[in-house]
Amino acid sequence: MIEKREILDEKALLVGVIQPGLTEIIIDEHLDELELLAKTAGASVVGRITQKLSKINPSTFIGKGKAKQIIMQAKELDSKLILFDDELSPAQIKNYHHLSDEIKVLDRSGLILDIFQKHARSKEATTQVELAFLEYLLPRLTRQWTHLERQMGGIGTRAGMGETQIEIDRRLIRTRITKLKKELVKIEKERLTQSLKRSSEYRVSLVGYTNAGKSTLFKSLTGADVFIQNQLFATLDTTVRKLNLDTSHTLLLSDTVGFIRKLPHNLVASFKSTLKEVLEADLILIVLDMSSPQVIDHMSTINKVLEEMGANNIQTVQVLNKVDLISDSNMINKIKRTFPDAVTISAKQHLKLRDVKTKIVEQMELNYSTVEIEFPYNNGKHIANAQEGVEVIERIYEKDVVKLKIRGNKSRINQILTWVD
Ligand SMILES: Nc1nc2c(ncn2[C@@H]2O[C@H](COP(=O)(O)OP(=O)(O)OP(=O)(O)O)[C@@H](O)[C@H]2O)c(=O)[nH]1
Ligand SMILES: [Mg+2]
Repeated sequence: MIEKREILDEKALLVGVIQPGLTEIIIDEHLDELELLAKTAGASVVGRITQKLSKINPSTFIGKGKAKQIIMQAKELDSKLILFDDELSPAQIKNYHHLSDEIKVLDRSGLILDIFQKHARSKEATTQVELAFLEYLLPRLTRQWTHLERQMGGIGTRAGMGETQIEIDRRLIRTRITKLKKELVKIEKERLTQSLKRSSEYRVSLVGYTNAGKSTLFKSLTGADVFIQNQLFATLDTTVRKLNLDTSHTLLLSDTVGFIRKLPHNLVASFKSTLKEVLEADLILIVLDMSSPQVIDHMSTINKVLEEMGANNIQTVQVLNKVDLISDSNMINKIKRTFPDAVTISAKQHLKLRDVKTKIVEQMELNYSTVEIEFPYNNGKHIANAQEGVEVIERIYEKDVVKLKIRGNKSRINQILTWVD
């Protein structure tokens, strides 16, 4: 892994831009979230700066005079880190380095990537994060980033004479990106075998904004001891557990990485294998933190990311979580009216979990069918397979054939029907 230049106990100054159509209040809420991201990364926020802008300055995003002023202010506050809520182009970041090479300028994507790097534990997550980070870094390389050769352990070929250090570094990064992509293809293949094994089971995925309580709900429903933390992006891997709702409704439940506004595109792309479970789900439970003033915004971010992943055709059920944090019943009713089909729960206090289960069963039923089939005794393989991943309601042994009445999800039943003459 190359040098990360990560955020460590740093003082940060936040910058938000009020573009046409946005208000000071909205930007303030976005900066609240940016502050939470900064804290999760290990920085402490020493100030916030906002600017109303009708036009983006291509070289420094905000006006050049304002840019210089912000750098001065950062220096006065003894801050070496400026965090923009908006995405800066590679050229804009470089221009800030030209204005002051003592001060590090990161945008929201860079900050999110920093957190992902810190939280990644499994081989899969570290590989995916490194790929996303290098793709982000490649166009943003400045002289501050040179001499990667040492950190990258001599990967790639040595540069010929006359090449600049940045060119060498770019080449090293490209070689590493190719290698990481190959590793991810291998990881994905392993996942494919696992998911084929599970193709007959009904699968439910928990999806939602980061910190909404997905892992808490996962734990409350399955009893699995997953990592729960009041911080952003606590979960970066996918965990799957079997859940028996009652004797005839068994499913696989998965908990996975959360979403956020302006999640970097290359992060979504490189987390493809982790998010596979969501793509293959029969049902997505969208977990929302109803105590957040941005709950509607969260919902639209989730829809956007699901669309970007190609998962927008999957059936969903909305779950309004953290109801215990709202004491005003008028407020609760107001939010419920905004999400009329949602179930309202507290995953932490185990309130109304039954309603979630009932909703899942309803959805499963829509997806189930019951058929009667028969196989001759000499077709032992299919007799056995046809009873897997389904509920056997009746089994009658006749003279020449075995008659089965089975019930299961439609895709499994259709698969079994292809074995019948
Ligand atoms: N009061 C209250 N807190 C909750 C509830 N559900 C979760 N929390 C808290 O919210 C925080 C985040 O919970 P997690 O389950 O880690 O959230 P997550 O959606 O898995 O978050 P990421 O993995 O970071 O995306 C933790 O501090 C939980 O204790 C709830 O119903 N009520
Ligand atoms: Mg989690």
